Amino acid sequence: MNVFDLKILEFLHQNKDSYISGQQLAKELGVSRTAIWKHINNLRDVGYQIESSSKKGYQLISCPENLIAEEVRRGLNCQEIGREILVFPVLDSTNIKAKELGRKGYPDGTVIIAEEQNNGKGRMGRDWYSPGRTGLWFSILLRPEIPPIRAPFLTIIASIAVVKAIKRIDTGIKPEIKWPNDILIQGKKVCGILSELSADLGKIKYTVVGIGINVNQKNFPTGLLDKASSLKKHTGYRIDRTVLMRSVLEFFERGYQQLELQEYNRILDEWKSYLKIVGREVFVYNGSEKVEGKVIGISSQGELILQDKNGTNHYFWAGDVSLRKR
Ligand code: BT5
Repeated sequence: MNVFDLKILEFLHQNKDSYISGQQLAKELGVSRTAIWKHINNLRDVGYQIESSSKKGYQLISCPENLIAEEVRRGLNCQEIGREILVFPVLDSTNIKAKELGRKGYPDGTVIIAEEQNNGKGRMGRDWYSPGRTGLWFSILLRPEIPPIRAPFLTIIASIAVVKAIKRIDTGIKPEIKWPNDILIQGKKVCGILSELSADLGKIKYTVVGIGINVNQKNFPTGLLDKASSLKKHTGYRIDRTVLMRSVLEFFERGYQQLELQEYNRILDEWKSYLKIVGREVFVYNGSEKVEGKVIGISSQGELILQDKNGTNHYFWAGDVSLRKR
């Protein structure tokens, strides 16, 4: 969309409940009515439904279902996050793109969104299933002024943000955080987070927080059927991905500000309120290591504290947890 398309779009949004005449638009923008008509068609081409009447002018009826940077930015209540938003129809992985942009010097808070990923990444080389136009697959490029040891807090604030955004769209849903990076609803995964860090001489150069949310999928491939779910499966209705995206970014920014103010305990307390793992008997797998025990808490650094049967405490930054059958 060019700058005139965007200006017209803004007028249409401002007059959403009424028509705005071609003549008025032409006057506001200093172009001919024919030019206005061409820009209206540009907007239609990207999916805006705009009604036109020779007498009354133009009215915006609906916005496209696909994600559009300008729509995400409209009404986004953020200062830092989303100052730059890039949307790609297809990427291999938004994390890969974000790291590339990180190296090129893109600013803190840049958001990279893909409608579809054909090589979406999970942790430890695993795949992330990211079909077109149904979910939110995006990465936030950050340049936080925090010591690298605090980097796991970025995953923590991201998971809190997703939980709050889900609760904002439907208060009836009860999302839970599965340590360290999954969001589950009724035991099934609706969101995964992959944070990656580039640091040099004890200083963070940039980090990338990749977030994948299953939003409107009806089905999943066989291998995921019993463990994955989408928000729509729980709400029963189609969710506006643009609205959800804005909410996640807004809640993320609040967490990011708390992080920069070093309010670690406050963040951890909120995180713990969504973690249902403390007190449970679990296995933790971390690389080739497998430890069995009881989760007795979360450390002040955000590590999981597992007590084995000999009473020894083990601390984990990362890993996979599975519940032991009782
Ligand atoms: C994660 O890894 O959960 C991190 C996923 C991060 C995805 C986002 S999308 C935007 C950004 N760009 C990327 O390339 N990645 C990030 P992990 O905990 O390792 O979980 C991976 C496992 O979850 C897989 O092995 C599957 O079992 C399962 N899985 C794959 N796709 C899924 C999906 N769409 N929904 C639920 N589970 C899925």
